[in-house]
Order: sequence, then structure tokens, then C-alpha cells
Amino acid sequence: MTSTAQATAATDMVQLLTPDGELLSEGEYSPYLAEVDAERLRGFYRDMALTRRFDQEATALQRQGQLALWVPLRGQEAAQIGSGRATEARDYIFPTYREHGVALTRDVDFPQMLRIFRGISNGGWDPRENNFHMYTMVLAAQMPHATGYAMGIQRDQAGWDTERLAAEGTAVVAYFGDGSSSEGETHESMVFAASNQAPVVFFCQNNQWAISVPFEVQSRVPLAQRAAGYGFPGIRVDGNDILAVYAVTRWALEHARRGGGPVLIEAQTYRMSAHTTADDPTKYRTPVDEEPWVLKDPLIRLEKYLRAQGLVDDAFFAQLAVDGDEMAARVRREALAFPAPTLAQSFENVYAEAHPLIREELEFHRRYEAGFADADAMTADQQQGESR
Ligand SMILES: Cc1ncc(C[n+]2csc(CCOP(=O)(O)OP(=O)(O)O)c2C)c(N)n1
Repeated sequence: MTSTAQATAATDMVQLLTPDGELLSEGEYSPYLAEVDAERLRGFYRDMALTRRFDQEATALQRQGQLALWVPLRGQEAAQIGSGRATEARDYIFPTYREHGVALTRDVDFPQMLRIFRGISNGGWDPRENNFHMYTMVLAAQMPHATGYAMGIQRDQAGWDTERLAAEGTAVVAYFGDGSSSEGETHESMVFAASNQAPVVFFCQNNQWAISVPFEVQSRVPLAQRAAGYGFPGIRVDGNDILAVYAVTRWALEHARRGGGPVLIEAQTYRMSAHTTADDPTKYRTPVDEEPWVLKDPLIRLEKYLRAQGLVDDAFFAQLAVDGDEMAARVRREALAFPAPTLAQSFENVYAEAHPLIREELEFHRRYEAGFADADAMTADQQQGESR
């Protein structure tokens, strides 16, 4: 597989499932589809549908004032579920802030993901439990982290032969967007990853927009083509085709694990919703821009294929809708029940160990709070007086 797959020209786009739901079986990455039986195919659809339902619920929670912000992913479900399901539990993932679908594939519980957006935690989940790092709001900051982590893995696995690497080796996936591809840190990470042959897959979701800036402004060439300049394979894949994304990512991870070095994957997709709930896309794009991508919806595409193959019936979708509503109700219930942190807790996770300056600031904060004790007592007296 390795040599032929590597030959894929960065400007070709790998597609295994057409927007009409027709399977193109004779591609160089098709052999990976042998791993995807009917049960897994239904699972892929279920993952995408639940992710979309979660996204819808979180958007509603933000609109109802229960989250400070939400980052919708509608349209990008195939890119995220396909790549996430291609990873092994031992692999390590560095997401941006939009990878809710990848999080599902790593078993991060959906309600936990809302803690940061509710402003009650600096993270929300323990990255060590699922090898799924915390969300990174600073564009491309996760890229050097991912390359550095991959270089660390190389040191841990020093002396392993190719066979052992292929069977037990670990790879890293760094998610990033088309806008983040313009950041210096992305370039530096790729240079270091190439120099070290580090086992890292750079997975770009080219959703065509960096807030209001269209992709054409970020690059004159397909992003996958840039990989040639660094000296590693670059693959352009239809990011709304879950089968192609799965197969290409499986190939890239195997390539990285067995010592072949980094791979850049550019998944062509589209952000169907706003950049965040603070954004209004009607200011910079029209329904005419969006229309072609509505027709390429990743869920509809897989549904067409599943139905044509007789792998699902109406009952499957009806049950999934019920499961989605139940999940959304649990997400809402648990998110609203999270205890609010005290201000003093903000001082807890600044350094791994106690730090004199932080302790001093905490003491100042306590004295400051104590300064309101009289005022609080007065207010309570007044309230009692009014009620008498
Ligand atoms: C270093 C840095 N610069 C600017 C921003 C503001 N910002 C947040 S998201 C964004 C656009 C990112 O676009 P892209 O990388 O394509 O990812 P997408 O949001 O489309 O998933 C910008 C400029 C930031 N968060 N960090």
C-alpha cells in the first residue's frame, strides 16, 4: 500500500463515495474499506448524527444564555468522525476548538465539553484519559505541541523495529484549519516534523473560511501541495466523504507509525453554520455560496448509500432520532447542573506546584473578599428590616 498511496498527487482529490451515495471501489485507498463492515457503516452514520444533534443542542444552550460561546461544526461531521475513527486508542490527538465529532470518537463525554464554553473550567476533561488534548483557542498553538509530542514518542520507541512499530507504535494527529495554515507555528511544526521524521499526521479541515476570510486568500495552491516543500506526502481528500476520510487517515497513521514520517491531509469540507455563535455569516457569504455544499451534506451522502445497500430502514433513523433527543436532554440537564467555581479556584491550576506569587495573590483576593463582609451583613440586616 505504502508506495502506491504515496504517489497520490496532492492536487487530486480522493473520493470513495460520490455525493449521490455511489461507491467508487477502485481507488488506491479502497483496501481499507475492507475494515468497514455493515455494523461499522451504521456506526459511522450514528456518530455523525449524534454529533450534529449535540451541536444543535449546544447552539440552543448558547442562544438561551447558558453558554458564553459555541463553535458549531455542522457540515464537518464526516471529516471528524472519519479521521477520529481511524485512530487507535493509544494515538494522541491535538484538537483545535471545533473537534466535537473527534471528541466523540475518543469517548469524551459530551456534557464535559460544555464546561469551558460555560466558563466554569479552563478545560473540561482530563486529556490523559482519552489521549484527547484540551481545546486550543490560540490558532496553531497545538501544532508545535503535536510535533513535540510525536518527537517524544520517537524517543520512547527508540530501538523498536519496523514490525513492532507497525503493530504497537503510536502516532499523533494535529487538527487545524485552513486559516491556521497561515500561522508561523504551522510552518515551524512541519519543518521540525519533517526533519525528525516524527509520527504526526497534520489533518487540515479546509472548511473554506477563516471567519470571514475565504480560502483563496490563505493560499494560491491546494494546501496538500505544500507538503512537497517540507518533503512528506500531502493528500487531498473529499472531507464530506466519510469513507475516503477514514481510508486516507488509516493510511497516513500506518505510514507515520511505522517510521515513514509525517503526512499532511487536506480534507475539503465546508462550515455550514456560523464561525461561532458570535458570528453572522450573512455579512460575508450568500445562500448561493452555500448551496453547492448543501448538496454535498456528509450525512445525506452516507444515508443514500446505506439505504441503497439495504443496510438501514426507517426504524433505524427513527430510533436514532429518539437516542439523539435523549442524549441532548442529558447534555442539557448535566450542563445546567455543573456547580459554579469560586473565584479562589482560578488560582489553583496556574502552576503544577505551589508558587509564592500565586499564593500572595490568593491571599490578596481573600482579604479583598473579606473587605465586603460588613457590607454583606448590612445588606442582610436591611433585607430583614424591609421584610419586617
Ligand atoms: C493566534 C490567533 N490569531 C487570531 C485568532 C482569532 N481567530 C479565531 S478563529 C480564527 C479563524 C480560524 O480559521 P481556521 O483556522 O480556518 O479554522 P476554523 O475556525 O474555520 O475551523 C481567527 C482568526 C486566534 N484565536 N488566535
